[in-house]
Amino acid sequence: MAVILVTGGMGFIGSNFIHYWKKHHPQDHVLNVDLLTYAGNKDNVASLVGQAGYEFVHGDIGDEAHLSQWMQKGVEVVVHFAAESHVDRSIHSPRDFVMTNVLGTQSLLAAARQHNVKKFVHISTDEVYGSLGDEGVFTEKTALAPNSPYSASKAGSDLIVRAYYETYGFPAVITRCSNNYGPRQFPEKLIPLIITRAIRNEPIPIYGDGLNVRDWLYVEDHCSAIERVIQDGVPGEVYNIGGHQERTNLDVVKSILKELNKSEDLIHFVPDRLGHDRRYAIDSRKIQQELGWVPSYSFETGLQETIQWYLKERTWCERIADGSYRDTEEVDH
Ligand code: NAD
Ligand code: TDX
Repeated sequence: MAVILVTGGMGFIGSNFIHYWKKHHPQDHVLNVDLLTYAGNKDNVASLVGQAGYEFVHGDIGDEAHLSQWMQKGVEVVVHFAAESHVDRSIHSPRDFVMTNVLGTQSLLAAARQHNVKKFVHISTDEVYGSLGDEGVFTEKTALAPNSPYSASKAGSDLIVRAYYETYGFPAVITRCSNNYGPRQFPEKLIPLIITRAIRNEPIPIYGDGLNVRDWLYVEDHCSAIERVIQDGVPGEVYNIGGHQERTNLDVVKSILKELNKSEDLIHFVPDRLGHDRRYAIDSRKIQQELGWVPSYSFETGLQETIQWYLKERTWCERIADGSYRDTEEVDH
């Protein structure tokens, strides 16, 4: 049995990862450390509460003393998802992003190093590489050129992680993935926002000309990639993870409206995001060749699964819409 500390496990990818890990490694003990910001949703892991081998710790990754107490439980692996993750919010409140993503990551690293964890997997993003034109892809050797306060804070966290490896030989690995989608994603991000608004026949805001391109990765494929990195990722290395599923935002919206049998009249073009990155595309040959990871979802299959999930989980959606998902009674269990 291994003890794994997951940060940000009440969020989108972190909660999907905990479900994935408990399914494939039921003997392991998972400690989920989460501050329960607006993006943290206890409903995401409600089915695990009370199960053996799952524990929630309400805490801040910036609180080194608190983290240190939990590391004493024999934590061997840390998987670090916790972050402020939404680009639009970073444009309005950059400071929160620096505090959590940069300083929070440093505190977590300090606690993990003190307790000699065997592997630290830092979940980063392709956005640290900046923006592409019509051609080319991001490789692990692409220079960092972040454009938003969000991506700059993630690049900062990557550099602190790198410094812990270079300076102390701390066994950290960095992953940089493309845009994730799937169940349990907070409806501020493009795909869940379109699905939930289209279901309610509400207007769908498309920034600029709608021709920005993202490379979509189904969250379960991301989880299987992280599993491979935990098992065989080499400390000090960076692994890109991408779905090779490039789509313009307009194509994504049209696919969802078609699947839901809704009119394209719901589309509303709105002023562009400031500093809006034009295109992301990931070269993930390294993780495929060195760790044998292969994504299994096409965008079409993943999108259908995602839409079906949002149609089925009406209570999950309603509790976000009315704010009741944030009820904080009995947060520790
Ligand atoms: P999310 O916003 O859904 O979840 C973030 C979680 O972190 C929430 O549960 C929140 O409560 C928690 N959190 C925030 N600040 C905290 C703090 N100070 N201490 C403890 N917990 C805190 O994010 P997500 O979309 O699941 O992203 C997870 C990670 O993956 C992030 O590091 C993000 O940068 C990265 N990433 C996400 C995507 C994507 O498409 N969603 C793509 C690339 C990389
Ligand atoms: O209402 C919208 N209208 C719109 O046109 C929203 C919310 C988004 N968009 C556009 C902006 C982007 O071109 O859709 C695209 C995707 O936007 P987001 O879902 O906000 O994702 P993005 O900015 O690409 O960043 C995401 O992927 C990389 C995650 O939020 C990051 O956490 C991750 O690092």
